[in-house]
Amino acid sequence: DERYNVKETETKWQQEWDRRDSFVATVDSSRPKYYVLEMFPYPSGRIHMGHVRNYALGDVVARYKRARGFNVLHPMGWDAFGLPAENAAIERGVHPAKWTRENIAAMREQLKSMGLSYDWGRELATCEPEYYRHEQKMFLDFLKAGLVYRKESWVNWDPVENTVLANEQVIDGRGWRSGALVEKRLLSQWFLKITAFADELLDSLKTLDRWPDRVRIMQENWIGRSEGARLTWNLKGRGDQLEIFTTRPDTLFGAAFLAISPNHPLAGELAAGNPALAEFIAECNRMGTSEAVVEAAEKKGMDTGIKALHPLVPGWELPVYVANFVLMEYGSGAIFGCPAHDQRDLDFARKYNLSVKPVVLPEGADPATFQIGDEAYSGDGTLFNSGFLDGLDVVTAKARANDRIETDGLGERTVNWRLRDWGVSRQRYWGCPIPIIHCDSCGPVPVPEADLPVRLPEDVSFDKPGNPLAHHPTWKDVACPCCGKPARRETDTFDTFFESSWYFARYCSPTRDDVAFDRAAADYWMAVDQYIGGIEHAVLHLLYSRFFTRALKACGYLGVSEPFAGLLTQGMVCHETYKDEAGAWLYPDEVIKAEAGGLIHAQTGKPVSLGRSEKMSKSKRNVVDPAHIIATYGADTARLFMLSDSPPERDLEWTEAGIDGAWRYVNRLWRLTIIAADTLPPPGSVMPELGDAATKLRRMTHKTIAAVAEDLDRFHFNKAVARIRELTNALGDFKPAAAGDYWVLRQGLEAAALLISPMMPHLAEEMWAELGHSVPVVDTAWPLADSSLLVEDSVTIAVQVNGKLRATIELPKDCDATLAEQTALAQDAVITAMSGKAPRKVVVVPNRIVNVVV
Ligand code: ANZ
Ligand code: ZN
Repeated sequence: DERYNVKETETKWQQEWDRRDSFVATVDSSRPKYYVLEMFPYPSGRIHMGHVRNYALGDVVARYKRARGFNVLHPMGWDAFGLPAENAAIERGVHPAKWTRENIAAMREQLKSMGLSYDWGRELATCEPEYYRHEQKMFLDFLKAGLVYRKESWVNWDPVENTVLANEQVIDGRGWRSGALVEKRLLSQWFLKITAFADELLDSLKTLDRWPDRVRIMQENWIGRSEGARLTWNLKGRGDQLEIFTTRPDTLFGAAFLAISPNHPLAGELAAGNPALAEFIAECNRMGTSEAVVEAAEKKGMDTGIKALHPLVPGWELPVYVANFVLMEYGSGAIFGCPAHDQRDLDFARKYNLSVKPVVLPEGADPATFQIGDEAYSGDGTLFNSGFLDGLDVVTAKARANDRIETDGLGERTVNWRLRDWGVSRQRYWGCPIPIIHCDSCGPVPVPEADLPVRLPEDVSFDKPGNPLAHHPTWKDVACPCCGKPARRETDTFDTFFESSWYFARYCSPTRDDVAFDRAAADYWMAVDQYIGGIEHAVLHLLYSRFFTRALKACGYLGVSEPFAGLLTQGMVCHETYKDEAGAWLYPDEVIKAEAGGLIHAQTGKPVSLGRSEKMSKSKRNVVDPAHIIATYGADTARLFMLSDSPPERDLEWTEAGIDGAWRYVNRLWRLTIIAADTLPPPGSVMPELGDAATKLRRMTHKTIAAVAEDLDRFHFNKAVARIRELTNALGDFKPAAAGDYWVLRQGLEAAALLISPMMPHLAEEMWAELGHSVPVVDTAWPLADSSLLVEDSVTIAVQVNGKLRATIELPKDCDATLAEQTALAQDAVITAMSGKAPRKVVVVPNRIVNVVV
């Protein structure tokens, strides 16, 4: 019994594709282009199952589009700067560059073993000066275009990693990698003006109709456009005023207090003479700046003693607090609180015994008795207790209040954005140096373009905490490009999201040294037609890339505004979790099934408890190494399993039974092919007379061809696999006898090979060759269904008696009503249901239903 030699076969075809340069992409205006891209990996050292799923999905799209005649660009590279390389340097003394390059080499081999249809000639690594020199130039161009500025600002400080974190890198108040509680610090930073494009970034989300709604909504919320008003309050006995931002000017008559941020200038001023207030502010600052922290923390404040004068009601005085939930970075860093209609304000008011006066009456409520309990009322209703606003609905009242604010000169309508400018400075070694020189006389001066790239020095040491660039004995000492006096290089490096914000365009011309992008190549290939990656990048990487593309366009680098026309966010790969008696996590291969049932430890035999399935992660040890799976079962099996069980967007449950099933299917298809191969007529021979069974199989083959194309077009890969499996079953059950049978069997097997080729390219090539083809699948067009074979020749018709379903009958499609009626009335179940009575009426709906009324 011959067996499928996976290793040999897969290596053979990978070499053959290489030899043929099958996946080398070149600009060719005569063909429609298709750019498919998977999010490039961080070179951590080994690929994990998440990678395998991501790249298997991308490869299906790339190979399918290629077979359909598109000129496909499908590149791969490395997001190679970042903290883990520095951590390796600190922990193991290996240089980040060496560590990274070795990891890349190892992972490249692993990816190659998957048989992915990449144009490896376009491979790039972002840590190489050939790459990052261009982003230094971009930064200088952005600076000239007014899209970069330097600002002292409060930043999130990760006390463990000794670095600044972007707001997006703070999760629930903790550093996204270290898990340490984040603090606040004031630092001078470089910012990219993403807010300059806030409007556009929001508006054009509408045009991204091939993006998941979920991601568009997340970006919309992240950008956070709020319409409201700025309103100025006079402060009693003081010359100055306080400006607040509100989206609910309609609730002004329900105001109970004003609150300013702990970082508001007024708070600072008051703290100078008030130690208790100074201590309260310091306490707030220890908490971190991110919204998430502020949201989660208990609402606290301190009365400043200052009274504010209500702008609409003479003589009404309100207390002014410093409150921990008011962010300095939003609006004007000051608010008025309306406890009845805002939950935070209500919590605050209850805590400090402030009045809670409702001013919006819900529909049907009685104004005499309506009261606010523990929950603020933020819904619609009619204004009351509100002077000139009484009787208006909320929308009208907002407009009326705004009109009044503007005519009385108290303030003006304004739009606020939640989106902040992007702070890109990081106090890290393993990143792209920011091309700036600081001179005591001239200030920050751009590095002259002729001096680019500013290379990272290789000779650095990691024996002190903080940034090795800052500790380097000579690297930072340079002459000022303006005045020639001794000056210092900027020792900060870019946030690594910088590199991933333009790599997709670099693939268009990855070897050009003089420019980042060959304009003609970029114009041909961009935008990416299909981008595939994890949902975790919904706001960070995807929003930065959208901004960057616009900034690059503004500087003449590119012609497109949106980088990714289509987006697919794949689900996670999950696995059961296991713990031993002591509660320690166990790897799946440390666990076996006990004969008595239940799970035991493979070595100790002690009981193991089964936990719920979770995303595969090193920390929970519920990981399966793809290298091991590929070595045992081959790439096709791993790929097939990744594609077959769940739709791409959903989580996928990794099971041994699943991988086993895929492996058995690979063997089955192969065996079916080699057993049949010798019996079949040669490829391309003329169709002989077909019997009924052969005609049926032929129809099924064509229906499968048509349906699989539709599935692949919609990324329903699991459905496509299921259909090909059904076809395989039919082919396996088919017992050929006549010449026509063999001809149809050939057709079926050929279709199976071509249809499965995007998912299992090696097996497909092997089958195709076994079937006698000398031109490989990679150079063969996608099969087309004969549409005349797709029409149904029979239909299933429901028979009802007095409205109740009694039988179904199979009839020729579009047969006449008399035949339908006669067949229906002859059914046993129908005769029984009529209990001897004659039909009063029979209604026939062609191809669908026969309704008998007795
Ligand atoms: C009075 C009011 C009454 C408000 C009411 C809400 C409900 P969005 O939608 O996110 O823009 N606010 C303004 N600046 C703030 C800051 N720097 N930190 C914390 N909160 C701030 O939210 C706008 C609302 O959030 C504003 O409208 C303000 O409270 C508060 F029944 O003003 B409102
Ligand atoms: Zn100078």
